[in-house]
Amino acid sequence: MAAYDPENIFAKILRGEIPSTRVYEDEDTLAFMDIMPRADGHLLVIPKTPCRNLLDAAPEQLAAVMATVQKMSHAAKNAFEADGVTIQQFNEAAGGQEVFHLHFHILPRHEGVSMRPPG
Ligand code: IU
Repeated sequence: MAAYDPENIFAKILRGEIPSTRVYEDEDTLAFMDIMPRADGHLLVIPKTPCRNLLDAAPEQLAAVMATVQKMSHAAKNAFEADGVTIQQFNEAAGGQEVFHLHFHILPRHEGVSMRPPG
């Protein structure tokens, strides 16, 4: 697996070098809105420490990120009056990953409404 690249776009978001709409932050994790939402309220949760993807994650990073994923799933479901929540997570290019800093997608879902395609 390739090394972690500190110039990836989410590392720049963490450093405040490029803008993002931050919705939650604690010592270990950050949640922000996806710029190309595939559902209303689509947000991303990332660890603040370097991590390429799930295959590269330490147990403590995963524990912190998953706690925030659960917290944000409740918050997004309530805020968007959703019926459910889809979590997505991609690893390496072959697995659909485009930004190489670990992230989980949180997608509030409504009965009968399909997710929009990427882009
Ligand atoms: P991935 O396939 O899970 O790696 O996709 C990356 C996601 O990051 C994708 O949903 C983009 O819309 C999203 N994103 C973003 O929120 N802000 C950015 O500046 C960039 C990508 I570049």
